[in-house]
Amino acid sequence: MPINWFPGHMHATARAIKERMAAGLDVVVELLDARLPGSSCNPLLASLTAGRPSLKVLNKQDLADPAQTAAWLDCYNAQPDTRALPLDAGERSPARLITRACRELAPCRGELHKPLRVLICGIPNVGKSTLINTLAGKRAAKTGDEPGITKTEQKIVLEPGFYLFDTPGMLWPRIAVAQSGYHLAASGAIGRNAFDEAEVALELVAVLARRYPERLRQRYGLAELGGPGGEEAVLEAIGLKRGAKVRGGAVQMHKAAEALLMDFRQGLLGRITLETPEEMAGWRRAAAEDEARQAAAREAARQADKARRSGRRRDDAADAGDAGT
Ligand SMILES: Nc1nc2c(ncn2[C@@H]2O[C@H](COP(=O)(O)OP(=O)(O)OP(=O)(O)O)[C@@H](O)[C@H]2O)c(=O)[nH]1
Ligand SMILES: [Mg+2]
Repeated sequence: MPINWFPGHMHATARAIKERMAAGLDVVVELLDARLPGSSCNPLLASLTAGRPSLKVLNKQDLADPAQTAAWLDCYNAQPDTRALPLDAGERSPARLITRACRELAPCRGELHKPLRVLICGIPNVGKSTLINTLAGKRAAKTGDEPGITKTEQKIVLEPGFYLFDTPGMLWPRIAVAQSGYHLAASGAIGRNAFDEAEVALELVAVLARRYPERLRQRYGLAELGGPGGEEAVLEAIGLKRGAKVRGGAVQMHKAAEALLMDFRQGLLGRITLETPEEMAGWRRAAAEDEARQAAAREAARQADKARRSGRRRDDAADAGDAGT
């Protein structure tokens, strides 16, 4: 499922981040969703903020599988110039770890005449504004349970000499890894009208049946999860349990999908992480190979077209020569 959700305010955010980089920025805090720590890492943000110390915060860890959170923290902490921390943005004391880490990443800043300037960024709905409010100890930024709540950049003076910049959630123009598109949509990072809920729910069933089958069985009282390709039957059974039937008994698949996605987003299926570092590396490799193949095919078609056109020009010139003799 190709997802391309890059509305106007995301273009404006990319421009604002470029300007902020030019004006001076000391630390980039990228909030990742701990349920999808690879898919929620934005390659566009990485290129816009290249060269600045980066702190990756695995937020919503209260909803994620603790063993997987530990594996992803190891993976990010092994990257150069990168620190990673787990967080539940609403909790006061762990959030303080972030201010401490920022000070450590930019030890020469943090005074009135040399303020520490921290960019808080990440995909939509990941908890950026919630974290800022927790750090500020007041409702400094607007929050809400849907993507696209913050619309423009906002500066928050945490204390004299420590500035935070809240930014609107940003994705990237073309999400090449198909699984990432599904995981982002399942998490609630993508606008409702930009994807097909049933398709995303079927993919979520497949991931849950593979990684957390007991949770699916328990939550919906299912005896059988079926074999490969049996996701539709499982989603239908979920719909039956959740009253997604129309008169006559047929299950409305979009209602079943909505129910499953809502349960997942609210953590009612337990603590779940959709992807491992190894899986993500494999998907990225496959997407890059696919892209290279497509680029080679495009280039071959361009060359063939060029050869055809120059052949036609030669024929025309020969015809013109014959007519002249
Ligand atoms: N369970 C859980 N929910 C969280 C956490 N952090 C934020 N939320 C919820 O996630 C939703 C989005 O939070 P926001 O702070 O508005 O997210 P944002 O990243 O600023 O979103 P945009 O401005 O739309 O990009 C809200 O319903 C928050 O209550 C967390 O650590 N755990
Ligand atoms: Mg926000």
